Amino acid sequence: MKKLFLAVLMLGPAVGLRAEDGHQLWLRPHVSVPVTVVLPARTSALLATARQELQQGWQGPAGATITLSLKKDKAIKYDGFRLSAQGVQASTERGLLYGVFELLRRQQIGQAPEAGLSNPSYEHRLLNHWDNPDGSVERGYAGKSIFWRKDSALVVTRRDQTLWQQYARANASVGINGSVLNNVNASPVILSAGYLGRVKAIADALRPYGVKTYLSVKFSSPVLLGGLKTADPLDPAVVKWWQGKVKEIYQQVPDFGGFLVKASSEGQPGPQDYGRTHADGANMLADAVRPYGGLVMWRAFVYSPSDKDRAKQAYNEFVPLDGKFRDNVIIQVKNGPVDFQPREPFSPLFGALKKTAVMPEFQITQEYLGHAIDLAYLAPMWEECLQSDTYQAGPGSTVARCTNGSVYRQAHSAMAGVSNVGLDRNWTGHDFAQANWYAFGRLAWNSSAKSAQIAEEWLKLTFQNAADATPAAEAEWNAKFLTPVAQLMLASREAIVDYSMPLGLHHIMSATYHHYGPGPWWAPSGMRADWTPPYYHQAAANGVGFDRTRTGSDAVSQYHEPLASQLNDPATCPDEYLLWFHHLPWTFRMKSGRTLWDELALHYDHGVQQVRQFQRTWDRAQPYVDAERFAAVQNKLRTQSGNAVMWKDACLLYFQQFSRLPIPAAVEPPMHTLEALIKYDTPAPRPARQP
Ligand code: BDP
Repeated sequence: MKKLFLAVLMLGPAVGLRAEDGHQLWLRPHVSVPVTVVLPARTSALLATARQELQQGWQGPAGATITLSLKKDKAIKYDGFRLSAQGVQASTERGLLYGVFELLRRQQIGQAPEAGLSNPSYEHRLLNHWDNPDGSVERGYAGKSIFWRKDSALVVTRRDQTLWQQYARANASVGINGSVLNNVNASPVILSAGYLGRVKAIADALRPYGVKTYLSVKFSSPVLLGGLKTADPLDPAVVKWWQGKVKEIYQQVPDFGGFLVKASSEGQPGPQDYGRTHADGANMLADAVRPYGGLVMWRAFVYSPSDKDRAKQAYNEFVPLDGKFRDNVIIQVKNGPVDFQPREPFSPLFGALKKTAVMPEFQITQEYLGHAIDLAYLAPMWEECLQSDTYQAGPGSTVARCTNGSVYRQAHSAMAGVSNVGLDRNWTGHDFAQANWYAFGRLAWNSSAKSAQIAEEWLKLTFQNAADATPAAEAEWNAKFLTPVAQLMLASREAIVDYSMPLGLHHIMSATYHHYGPGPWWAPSGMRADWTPPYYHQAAANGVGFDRTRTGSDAVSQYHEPLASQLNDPATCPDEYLLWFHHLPWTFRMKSGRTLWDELALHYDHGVQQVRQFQRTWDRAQPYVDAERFAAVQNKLRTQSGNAVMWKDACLLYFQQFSRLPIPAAVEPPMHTLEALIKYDTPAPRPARQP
């Protein structure tokens, strides 16, 4: 099979190193071979998509016959599929499409098609778009929204439809089966008749690829849009309003997926405004969508300035409500207890809610990991979270198993990723940020997948050319491009942790709205303490770090034993989480034998040196990459390198004011002054929120 695939590629036109703009993602066109496709008797748009994909992408034996068969089979879960020499078998049409994409992917990367079963770990695999109706994207670094446009909400152009189809196809190719089309800081207008018309048009474009449409809703919509006096979830008029709205939505979009809700969080309205609980709010919406099979994803990202430790709040609010939610509610929990930082321990809510479905929320867009400038391959971060052992139901109760139905009985399971997609030609701003979209889908499909394998797959699909396909060329390509660039990707997230927030430091970025670059000093007078970095690092003459031990905020006790005791003791707490859980003297003796101060400085420096190494690796990869993508990545790495130095200088010079210790000789001396860096970090205006 592989030989044939290679031969076919060689016969094709010399794709060579033609400039590429990245718009094709990991689905770059290849010369295909004739294939006969046998479909189930019924017709549908989804089956037509599956056939078309096979016909345009087939690289197996010429003239082969591939049968797509729909058959109930107890071993096939959700949209899973079974591959065999004859074709694909599944119990849903989506399953057939996913099987087709798997077959084609294997052909393209030269892997023998493996007969056997493939089931998704999660039933729902969703992207969350933080897109506003005016076309802006909250925390988006790849241009404006692909869904919404200022002033032209109702006009759907041919270009819109093509883009939505391409987007849906990319999702389907990695098993993503749902999209939430708008920001969690939701505008009520999204539920107005005009916008719902556009939602219908989007849903129609996504449906043939098996992608369901969902919306974020603002809890006070009955007041803001419906003119009611209250949004109290127990008020009959409010219940009726939502029922009516839900009916209207399903008339437009019969397979509408449901609602995502950010309520009673960061100033958003919610049930607590009316003395009700999260369960009251979520259940009211769940009852409204239940007759149509809809879901409610209720976010646990809640915090207010009142508590002494922000990291504890979600757990405190949600654990008492365990078992009180309807079974079509899923509590959506960010991977860490604070907020998508470069490294956080897993949220203690995972595994702690035992009678409530919980889904992990990851951030694909790089809000805290260098936007679309820094190269950060995020799969290792997600893998780290998914494989963390919560011990909540004995050893081996990993976050993945506690959320995918393996440990607790739950009616639904899901995983969400905050999308990094925008109107930029290459969709994600940074060419390597495409890998995070790809990896999110692959991990949601298989929560035990390995980051390294996903990186290699993605690199082959995204960068390998027909010219690289002779055995000799392929060996060279593997050695000179694939291996070093995959290593770069795998080291990239840790490099960012090192040069920005090593050893458990967190939330010390510039906290002005943009969240890019260092800002450990940022604490304007009158600002909420929990929005300022000093609240998190607690640097003082006596040491650094947030004391979350039993004698501190006691956040450690939200974790199950033996983890709680392990984290509570600095001698056993892993270095990666040390300053997350402990406030320690600058001269504290680390496991390495070095002082905390020296260790910190070495981590910062190591991060900088890593980026320099990435630059060298990429420069050496030049012969294997088209000029356009090569230059784009090279330029971004240059900027990242300068920014890494800024992070290191800013944090070391700032912390040195408290430690009063010399920067170790092995560390590259600062090239900036602290004063210059503070001046450079001038506040950017915060964009106005949607009403
Ligand atoms: C924070 C972002 C903010 C989001 C919020 C959320 O800075 O823009 O609205 O998360 O997830 O990280 O709701």
